[in-house]
Amino acid sequence: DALPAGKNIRYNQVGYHLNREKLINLTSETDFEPLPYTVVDADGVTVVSGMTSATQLWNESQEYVATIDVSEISTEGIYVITVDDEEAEFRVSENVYEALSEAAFKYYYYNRASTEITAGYGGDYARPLGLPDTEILVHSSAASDARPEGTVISAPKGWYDAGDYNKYIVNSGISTYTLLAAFEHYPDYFETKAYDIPETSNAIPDILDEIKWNLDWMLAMQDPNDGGVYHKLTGLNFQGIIMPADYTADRYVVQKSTSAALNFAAVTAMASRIYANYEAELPGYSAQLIAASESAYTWAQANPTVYYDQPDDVFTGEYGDNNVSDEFQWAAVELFITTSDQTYNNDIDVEAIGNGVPFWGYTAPLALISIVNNAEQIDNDVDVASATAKFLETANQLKDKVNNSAMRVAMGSGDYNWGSNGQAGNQMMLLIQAYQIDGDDTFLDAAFTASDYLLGRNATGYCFVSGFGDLSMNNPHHRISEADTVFDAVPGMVAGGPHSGQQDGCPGYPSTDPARSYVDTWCSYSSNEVTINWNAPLFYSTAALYRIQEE
Ligand code: G3I
Ligand code: 9MR
Repeated sequence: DALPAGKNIRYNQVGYHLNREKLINLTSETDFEPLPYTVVDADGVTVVSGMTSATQLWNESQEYVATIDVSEISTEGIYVITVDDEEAEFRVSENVYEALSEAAFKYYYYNRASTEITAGYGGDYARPLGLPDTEILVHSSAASDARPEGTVISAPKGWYDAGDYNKYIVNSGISTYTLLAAFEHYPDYFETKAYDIPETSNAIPDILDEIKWNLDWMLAMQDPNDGGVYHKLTGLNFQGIIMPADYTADRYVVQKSTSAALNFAAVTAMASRIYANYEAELPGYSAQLIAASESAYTWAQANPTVYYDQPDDVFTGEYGDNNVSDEFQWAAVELFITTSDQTYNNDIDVEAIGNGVPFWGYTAPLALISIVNNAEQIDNDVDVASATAKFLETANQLKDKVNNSAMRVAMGSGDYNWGSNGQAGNQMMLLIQAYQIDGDDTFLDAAFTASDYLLGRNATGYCFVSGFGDLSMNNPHHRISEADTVFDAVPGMVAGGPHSGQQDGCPGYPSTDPARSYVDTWCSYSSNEVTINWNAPLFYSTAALYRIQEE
């Protein structure tokens, strides 16, 4: 063995696109000199060979990284790369991400509350109805004169947030937004795109059927007496490893919060303009959504600092956020785009909207995205040019990281927090949108290259999406996958991802270096849970890249 111990080939395990950059990395904890590599096709014929690049230290993994560029491969097929005595098999194809995007979408169906998953649509993952959520108690923290503590309300449907069975408005907000944005940005594709869900034969696009499952729940989280929105619907504590049908604990709506009201207002306003085109199929739905949005926004204006404060008897996810200036801007932007009502325009201050990469607690970039994608509608009133410049500033930073970092990925210092793979997904999404807005191919090139990260060209060797890749995440902190009798996890789910927090205290982490601090076990809720907000940008990005590649 001429190689020092511990060298790894890191590659996109789902595949490389025929006409795009194809990077493979060799990583090692110890530095090494350039090494010869060879790539052979299925017939054993050498198609590319050369020397690996000089190494660079990858700070986030503390590994030395060499790059191998096999972009010149110009024929579809299965290839094997050999670097000394290490080898890996990879695929090159015209279109690589269609099945992946479909699976990422199907996760929402599998995470639906209040329904049976039938064998027809769920196959081995069929399961009986659980959590109807038609008898939900008003928690003391949410009590009002009209709805005192213990009042029973009905709030069925929605998606389970994650590996747990609770439903949180804040995190539903960004997740639903991202799916709606996919439709708003690629209407031609999604209007006709069929997904394998029960509503597929009705008259509205399948993506909007799935989104409506969650919107219907969100609408039920608003108190019609004052427009306030409950922060979450939850048991008092997390359940054990059980299927939905075995969940028997009481569930509550907990505390109205400003962040919930604004997330709700933004998403329902956006949804209203999209579902307005389906008035014949869903009479009154668009009007119901905008009315709900306006009353939630009014509530938030009257209650601008009601931050979520976890009651002493509640132990489930917090999604707490003590800075809602970004949510205020986001809601005002969505309301103005949909209604053209100047009252909302008066609340928009583009100068005050930050850029960067969004996550559930930071939604300013969602406001920028909506401004730039609805520019014609609001051009006379809103400073679209500034919003576009801010948006592109972030995209340029991401592109620079992809082009100049040791590992040629968009992930850098500051990106490795709980849910780092959601960050990676959102980075891809921003790069794709920058290409769509600006027409600059270099953003698209960076998006394709960055897309390798979640699929194996990372520091762990895992393809982070269940059911895909040669070494795929298969033991997520996802109660359904853990409690059912199927060996394979529900497919199409992206793991939360590496970061050095290790809050779960689980055994088996290979390292505390941020990019390597990941373990594929049920135990690891801080690196290996799955959520609706992390899957959403994976879905958006893989569907968009598929769509763009097909054009
Ligand atoms: O934003 C700060 C950042 O400024 C700081 O530098 C960094 C250093 O640790 O922390 C960042 O905050 C982190 C925050 O996520 C945002 O990334 C916190 O440390 C981290 O503890 C927090 O984790 C959240 C986790 O719940 C624990 O509260 C995740 O974002 C959030 O996705 C996760 O959500 C859970 C739900 O509560 C329950 N359902 C499952 C879901 C996923 O695990
Ligand atoms: O299972 C819970 C997971 O869905 C949450 O994201 C996570 C963080 O809030 O908490 C998990 O529950 C753990 C609890 O917080 C502590 N005891 C172990 C639980 C996991 O089995």
